Amino acid sequence: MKSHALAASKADPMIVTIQQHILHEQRKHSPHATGSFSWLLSGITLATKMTEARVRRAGLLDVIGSAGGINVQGEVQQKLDVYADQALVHCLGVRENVAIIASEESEEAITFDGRDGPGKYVVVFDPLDGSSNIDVNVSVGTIFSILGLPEGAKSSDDPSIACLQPGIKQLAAGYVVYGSSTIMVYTTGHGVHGFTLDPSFGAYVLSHENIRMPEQGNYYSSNDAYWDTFPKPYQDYLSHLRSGGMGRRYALRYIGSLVADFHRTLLRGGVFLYPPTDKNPEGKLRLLYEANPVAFIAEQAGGRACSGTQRIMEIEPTEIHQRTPLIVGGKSEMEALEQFVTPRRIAPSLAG
Ligand code: P6P
Repeated sequence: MKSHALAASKADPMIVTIQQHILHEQRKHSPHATGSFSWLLSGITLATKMTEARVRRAGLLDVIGSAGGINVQGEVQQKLDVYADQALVHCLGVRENVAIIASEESEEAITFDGRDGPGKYVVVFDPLDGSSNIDVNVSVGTIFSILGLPEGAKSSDDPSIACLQPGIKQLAAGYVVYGSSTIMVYTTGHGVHGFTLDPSFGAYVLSHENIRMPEQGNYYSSNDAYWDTFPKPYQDYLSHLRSGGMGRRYALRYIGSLVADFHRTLLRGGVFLYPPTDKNPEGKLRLLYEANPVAFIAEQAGGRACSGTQRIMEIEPTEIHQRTPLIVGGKSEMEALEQFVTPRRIAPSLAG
């Protein structure tokens, strides 16, 4: 049988790009798909490649652009998160199937006028999460969540309303970690897959197919500096992890970039938690474009994600930048959490 031009030879394993993968997944799960979704996702992958190129040169940009803020290319020096935001707004803005976007960088949701026909999708994102870490070369990332435009939505409506959907309505979610390598991880509800950017030819190539979160890991990830302001049930839970209560001693890993801390949790297992604190009694992380996409990916990989009082993906949003506590991890760690952190103990009023 004539081998396929791309057929993997022993020495040269088949290269599957993220575009090929998305189209294959669409044909497998939605035979009548028009390719509209993969066109949208290509806008996100392009914007993250633009961002990646800047993140890789961050220190140089600072040096080059420090004289009055104009760099050698004649560009006005931009903060990287502003650049990342503008890259996503531009690349999604030219996708006619995108109706509304909401960004961590913009107070209001954005609609795209003057199109022939309404868009079908709503995209919410954090263009560069953890950007304060860039100056010290710590991994940062982009996080996104894709929703459908609600039935009956009118262009005259407040665009924020279309964004206010619970996480169970997500059509897709993903993140990019700009780390020792650049990896994009995404789900459309049919498993979780990772693609590493090959800088030699600028494509995201399948490197982690069907990622599964280990049932139990060895790490907990939390900012221990806030220990004394965590509600006691969280302190008891962390003491349980630290004292060998889970049958093994846990080590602490905390990078301070959600995408990096979650990516390690996804691959190695364990638990990441950002509980309520005195400074952020509602939690620090954003529901729509941090907790929801992370929760979708975690659940698709066999893990779980909750706010301490409910499943993250069942929270009904009331405003686009609302915050939530986030605990996300493997099956064992999340089952153990329920012994300590329950609605009755965390929010007695909620428990009725
Ligand atoms: P803290 C980064 O600023 C961020 O939004 C997340 O990426 C990260 O998980 C969290 O805040 C870190 O917060 O209070 O520990 O510095």
